[in-house]
Amino acid sequence: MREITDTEIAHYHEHGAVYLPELLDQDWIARMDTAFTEEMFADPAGLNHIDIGANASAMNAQGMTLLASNPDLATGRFWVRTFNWSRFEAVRSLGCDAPMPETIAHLMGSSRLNFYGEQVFFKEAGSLHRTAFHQDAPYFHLTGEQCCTVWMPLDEVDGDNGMMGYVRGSHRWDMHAANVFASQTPIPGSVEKQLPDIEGNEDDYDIVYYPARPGDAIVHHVKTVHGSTGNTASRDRRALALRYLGDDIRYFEREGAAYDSQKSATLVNGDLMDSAEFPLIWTDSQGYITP
Ligand SMILES: O=C(O)CCC(=O)C(=O)O
Repeated sequence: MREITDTEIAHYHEHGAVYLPELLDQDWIARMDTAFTEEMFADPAGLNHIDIGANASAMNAQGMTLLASNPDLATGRFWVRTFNWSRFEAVRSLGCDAPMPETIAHLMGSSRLNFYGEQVFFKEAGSLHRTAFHQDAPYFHLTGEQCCTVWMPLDEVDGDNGMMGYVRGSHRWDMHAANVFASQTPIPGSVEKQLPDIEGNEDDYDIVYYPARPGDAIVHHVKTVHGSTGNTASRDRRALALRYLGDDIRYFEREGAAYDSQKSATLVNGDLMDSAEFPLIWTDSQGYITP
């Protein structure tokens, strides 16, 4: 894995997202490619698995407007899976062993780092659904600014098969409601206001889309508004998102937040995140700590 530059770090803090071309070397690319096979996708045991495409169709049948213009024609699945790292050694190793954690701590300006787990986003060829623009913060049970996602494509990505887009500077926006991903409709129980209709008015926002290849990464801040295009191509799009927490993050059980997978069995509001679920994996005084 290569080092990141001061210019890239400054870009992250100014814009809330930074594209890091060729971050991973061929060895890491091969290990991730092997981890995320059809066999893994076929076996949901122990994983928090959400079938966004099927959920969207069910909600559409009840009258909810979707972002895909013709979801009935979808020929592929759109899944998200959380906490693969406890079962897949390659995922744990990329997320928790040197050099990724120290690199990300350096990027965020943090003296310690907790691993906040990861998710795999599988947009199969023809899955059509956009990922609605959203911030991650309203899905997470925490407060603070030093939380980021390292999003990495495992297949080549462009505008036709799930390219990620980021609203520059939106990490300084207020927090908005979490949505159901295939629609801008807020998740039931949300207390924050809905994001504006960004998909319908893209020219009004400073959005940057990044075509990307295996080995590249895009790091975004927990409040940066981001989303991805649908997959209208004949190529699958697999992506792995690693999440990390720095010095200023504290546990906070958020009313209306959807992801129980981001809740801890032991932490109470105001705690540092150190726990079995979100292990401390690196500090500048101790170095790496094996979870
Ligand atoms: O891969 C996608 O379409 C969405 C990813 C995402 O929202 C995230 O990693 O936070």
